[in-house]
Amino acid sequence: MTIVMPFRGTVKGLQSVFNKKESSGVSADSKYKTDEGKRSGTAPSKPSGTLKKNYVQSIGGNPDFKLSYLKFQVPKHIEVMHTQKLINVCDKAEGNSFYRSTQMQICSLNATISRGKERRNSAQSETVVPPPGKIEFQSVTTDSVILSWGVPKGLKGPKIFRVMWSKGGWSNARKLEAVPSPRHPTAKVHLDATAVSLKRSQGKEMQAIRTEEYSDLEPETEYITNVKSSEPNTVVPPPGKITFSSVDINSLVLSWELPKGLKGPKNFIVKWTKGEWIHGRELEGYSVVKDAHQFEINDLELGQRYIFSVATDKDGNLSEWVENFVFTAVPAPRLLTKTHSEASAVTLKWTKGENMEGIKHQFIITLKSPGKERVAIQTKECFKTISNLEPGTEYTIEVSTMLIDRCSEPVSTTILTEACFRKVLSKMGLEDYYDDKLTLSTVLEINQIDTSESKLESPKSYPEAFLRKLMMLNANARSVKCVSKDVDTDKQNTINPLDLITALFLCSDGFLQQDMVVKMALCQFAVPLLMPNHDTREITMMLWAMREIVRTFSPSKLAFRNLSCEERIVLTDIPLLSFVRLGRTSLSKSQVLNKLLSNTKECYDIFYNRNMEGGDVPRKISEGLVEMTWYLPCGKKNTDKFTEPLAVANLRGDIRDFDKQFSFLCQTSAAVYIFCDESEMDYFKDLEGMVVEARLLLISSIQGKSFTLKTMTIKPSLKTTTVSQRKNTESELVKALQESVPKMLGNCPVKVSLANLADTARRCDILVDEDIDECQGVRKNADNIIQHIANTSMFKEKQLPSQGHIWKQLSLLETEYWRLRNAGNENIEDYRKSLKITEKDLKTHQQRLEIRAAMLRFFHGVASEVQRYYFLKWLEMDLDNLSRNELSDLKDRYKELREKCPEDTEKIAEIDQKISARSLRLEHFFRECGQLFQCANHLPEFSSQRKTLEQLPELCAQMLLDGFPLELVDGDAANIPLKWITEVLRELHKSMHSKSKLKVITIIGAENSGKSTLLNTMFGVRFAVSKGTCTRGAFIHLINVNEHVRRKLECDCIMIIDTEGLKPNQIVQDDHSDERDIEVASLAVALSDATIVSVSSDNSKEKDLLEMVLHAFTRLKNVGKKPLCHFVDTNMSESPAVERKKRGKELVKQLNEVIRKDTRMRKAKITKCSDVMEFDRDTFSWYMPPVWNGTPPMAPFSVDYSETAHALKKRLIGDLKKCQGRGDLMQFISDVDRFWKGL
Ligand SMILES: Nc1nc2c(ncn2[C@@H]2O[C@H](COP(=O)(O)OP(=O)(O)O)[C@@H](O)[C@H]2O)c(=O)[nH]1
Ligand SMILES: [Mg+2]
Repeated sequence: MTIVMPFRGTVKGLQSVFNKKESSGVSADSKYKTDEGKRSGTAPSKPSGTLKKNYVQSIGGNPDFKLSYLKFQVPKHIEVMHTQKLINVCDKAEGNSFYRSTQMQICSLNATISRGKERRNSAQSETVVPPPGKIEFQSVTTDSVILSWGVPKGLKGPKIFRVMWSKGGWSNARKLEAVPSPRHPTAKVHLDATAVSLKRSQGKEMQAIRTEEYSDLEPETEYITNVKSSEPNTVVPPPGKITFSSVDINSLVLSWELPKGLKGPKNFIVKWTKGEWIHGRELEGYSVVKDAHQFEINDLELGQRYIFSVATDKDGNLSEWVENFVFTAVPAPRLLTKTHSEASAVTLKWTKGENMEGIKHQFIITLKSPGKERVAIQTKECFKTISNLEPGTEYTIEVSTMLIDRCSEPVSTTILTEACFRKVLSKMGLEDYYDDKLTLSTVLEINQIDTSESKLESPKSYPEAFLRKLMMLNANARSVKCVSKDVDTDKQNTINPLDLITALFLCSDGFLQQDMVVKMALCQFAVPLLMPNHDTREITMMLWAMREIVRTFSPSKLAFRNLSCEERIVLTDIPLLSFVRLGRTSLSKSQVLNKLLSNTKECYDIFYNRNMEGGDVPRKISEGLVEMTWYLPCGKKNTDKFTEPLAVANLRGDIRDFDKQFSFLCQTSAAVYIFCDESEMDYFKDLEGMVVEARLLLISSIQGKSFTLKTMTIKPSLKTTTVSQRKNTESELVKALQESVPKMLGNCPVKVSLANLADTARRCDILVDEDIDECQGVRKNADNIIQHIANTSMFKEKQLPSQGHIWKQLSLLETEYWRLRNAGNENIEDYRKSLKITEKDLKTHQQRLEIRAAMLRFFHGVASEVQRYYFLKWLEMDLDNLSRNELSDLKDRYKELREKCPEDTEKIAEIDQKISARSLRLEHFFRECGQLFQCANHLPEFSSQRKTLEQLPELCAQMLLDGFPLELVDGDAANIPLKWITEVLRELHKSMHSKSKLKVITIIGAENSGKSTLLNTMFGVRFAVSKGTCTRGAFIHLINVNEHVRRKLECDCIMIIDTEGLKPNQIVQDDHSDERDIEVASLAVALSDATIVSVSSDNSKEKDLLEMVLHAFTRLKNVGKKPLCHFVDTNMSESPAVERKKRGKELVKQLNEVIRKDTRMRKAKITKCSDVMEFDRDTFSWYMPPVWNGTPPMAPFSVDYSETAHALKKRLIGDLKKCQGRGDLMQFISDVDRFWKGL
């Protein structure tokens, strides 16, 4: 039988032609072209030449032929029916070729097998000796091959095999015959051997022989022939180790070491396949590399195992194959982001890796948290919600693409699950206040902290510590920390101050929020603009909370005239600059902002940042918070960094996580500065649909190392333009930003007031705090009143007539009745009778006055308990806005006069009078209430108006309890509406369930010496502080004493009385109004348990002032006790302690001097100051440091001032503890009555 193999030129295969009758020895010609095997896709090269003769095994009687061949050392078989004359040896893979060397081996080996003994008798099937089974090559080295073959089927008894091999062709064939073996025998035969030894694999050395025949082989034993080559040089050395580089998803470079000791030109044959050299599997590729030892392969499949073999081809002789495998890369997923996260779950999304379309794959997500086992989850989708996470824990999440057995490199992200909101609150001891909000009056209560030294022992004490400090305007308030030496408890106890602030805002009512915001602004802390609630997942714009901020500043248009303006900041049109970040940045955005906004080199921490104490603690409930602050110029060129006011917003957290906030800022800001890394730029591609009104600026960094400022447009396509050179340091960046801001804002920046941004917030699905019914419902009522005010003095005359003229007249008569200043020589009884008659007429006249529309509206506004305070606040703010416009010029003139020509008292008094006439504040409405109430008993008994009026004292009492001040002495009439005050205090006594033992602290002293400021700082209260004019009359605030310290202090509440300033050298007035200040001071002193006297040592009128002070102390006889006294000096900067003592001694001396010279006092047998006041010689004199730490408005409130005020407060409370009280409110009422009448 002969096989003819005409090569038909198909690259896919060879055709074999069978000739059944012929048989012959095998000869294979090597006419194949060998250098064209490289796969080249669609146009594979075609080997040329013809395989003339070939041989195939034939087994007579067996209907099948089996054609076996090796292709690239992979044995292949083709089964052929005996009738078949032609067979196509076909390789499926396009472009594969057969090569000479391969082909030759196929033929020769198969030929050997088929040279069974019975070959010649192949026609007689019965006598045919079955051939051995398949030959397998078990090991091929440079100089040997182990081959084995199957036992011939159905052949019993001993047999001998003959192995023949040949180099090149069959011309110099060698043979080896072995003793029969029932099992697969193995022989290792040197392909070029001249000497062959056969060794038993168990170690027994066989005799070295030069024969190829072995006769004493043992059955079931593997034999290895050890072959020594006599012609070693004729073997082609193989290449060295194969290595891979640049392994990508579809390409790689492989290289191999050059074969040792081979000189001259040589080729390498590289072949590869996917997976394994599995029998039957086609080759992926084949290539001949000429004289190079590196080869790049493209178009591979991603994520596959590729096995590569390289052999040296030296002049047509092939070396042994060297093999190695590699996996092509699997594309990693892209754009992994967190779309949603809560306490115990997080949702992630990503996109498929490159070229993954149409490839079956999954994703594997691994989660790792500190101290926990790694968890892996599989998914087919490009998103996943992972639940059952630990709240408040940092997880590192990796996502990889997964093919059947291969994974890509992971992409990773770190997320912090939200802390269990309530848990965080409860850690701070605030959980109860989440539903039942904290109120201002609770916060202002006097408690243990005021009475004893207490240390912060746990985070539960943080909120109180913070609030206490904040209420005292201590700019260090945010640095609250436990005192514990234990590092572990320290860690547990740490809370990021932003979390603390967020928690407090979420647990406070609208009024405490307002108060906190005002005080935070005074401390130059950023205040919350958008407040996230991680419990309800709502975001709230804190417009109401910010409404009370009023700031004075000097924009360029006023600065050159040396003027300033006072503005309610939420109503002022100021351009907004927002600062946000994408991803994590190594740079602290807040720190950069602080530097940008601080006027001084020593930057002030407006925004809390990670470099501050507790700032590095992970934020749990404040992610997504947008804080806000303002840059306000003072009008001084060498101080101001920006000449126009700026509003600055700062988003805490990644914009990817807080798109609502980001979207709001993009719609409302003049410019949005985005801190991000170059690598994250892809994110902006997704933002095409977003509404962006702001100019977008990138502060892009390369791995946080250098920063470049770029402008960016998103529509119609993402485009960035570099606007500044690369900045390498933070301070360079700050400088670049400082230059960029005015440029960004240009000539007409987008300026919108915060109040007008509320609509945008609503559109962005952000709540607005003041949208609640109780707040909006009464806004109309307040508006209704305001609308009717065209002119404040006219309004007062028309709408609030009871307190006007008549009340002033009545007051004059009343005080004259008690004080008999103008009685002259007249009989007192008659004189008083005549006064009474006039008074009666006036009263009748007053009683006949109708309640005016404005007051009816006012009553309507305060009627509902729920809405009352919202109404009052709206009205208070609206009135303030009104009078700001009306009074600002007058106030400026007043201030100027007082500073430049204080001796022009007449002029000052005139302006003061004007200011007073035009002022319209909440207290005017309450004054009217008082007057109407005093006349109420003249209304029909069951009339609704009378009923309304009779409810007013109770309402006012409640207001006092809730932290509103009450006017005690009407400064305009210089009188106390005794009936009204008595009733209010009586109601207060009732509200306190008759537990109203009180102690009284008052302040008297020079006008405009910061008395109200000091009281506000000490007690957190809100006495009016004005830039020019000062308080008239006297106001009271009531401060509750916490149950736990009531016994210690022997009182249930503390009353604070703020008084009008003493004005020495006033022009004597006919109506004795010049005496009002001293009367008020005397009353206050008489009522007080402790008195603060505010003096200024550098005041030229100090002596006069001290005289007035002493008169205030001595005017009332039979008061019964001497108040404790502290003198406070507000105008001096810090002085050392020695100085203080000296000042104290000096003061005593001065006071005694005044007494010595005063005849009235001598008459009253007062010889020294200790006769009228109690004081500690060493400690009664205090110095208040300057209020502002720098130049307002950018200066924060001075910590020194706050701390000095705190020390004074502690001291006062300590004093109160020691002093014997005056009894309860009922006693106080009678004292007020007695003292006021007895002045
Ligand atoms: N420089 C300086 N200004 C102060 C000080 N205390 C208060 N002021 C300011 O002086 C003005 C009047 O303060 P105020 O407390 O109303 O004084 P009062 O009339 O004595 O009650 C306000 O604008 C305060 O901000 C102080 O210690 N130093
Ligand atoms: Mg005052």
